[in-house]
Amino acid sequence: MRTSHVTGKVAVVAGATAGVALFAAPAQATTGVRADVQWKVDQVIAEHPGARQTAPGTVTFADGVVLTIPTASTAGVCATGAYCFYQDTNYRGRKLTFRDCANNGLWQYLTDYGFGNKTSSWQNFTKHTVVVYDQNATPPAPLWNETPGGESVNVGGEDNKADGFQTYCG
Ligand SMILES: [Ca+2]
Repeated sequence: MRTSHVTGKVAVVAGATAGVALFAAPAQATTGVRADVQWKVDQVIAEHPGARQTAPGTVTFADGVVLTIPTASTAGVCATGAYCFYQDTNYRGRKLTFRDCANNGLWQYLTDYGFGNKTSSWQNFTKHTVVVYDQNATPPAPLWNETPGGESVNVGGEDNKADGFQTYCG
């Protein structure tokens, strides 16, 4: 599967970087981390036609959805007027930022952004309601509802299952 393949490659390179760091001077450590983030940015762009880098560690997809890849394991913050999915608990790791909705529920897919089965925490700083699904189930299984202004530091038993969602304008 494409998503697993991407994750595998990232893991391999992260391991290789860590190995190199053991023999590198301390002054080069920051450069190594930044280079690793840039490598991940380049990978995402290579695999998503129309995606472009819009800031350090930031990819904007053709449809305006924004992926943020942090240099360190610090907590992210979702912008007001946006709703975000995080790779790790406590709003850490990669962050995917959305804004769109539809009155009858707009379907969007995390798998389109290399983010299937990854979400561990979320923030919804919009007036919209987001219903998140596990598309691997038949029929798709609802996992959680993101109420307007809501957030979760840890989706618990639904960890790494989300891959699609429907956003109802509020
Ligand atoms: Ca995760």
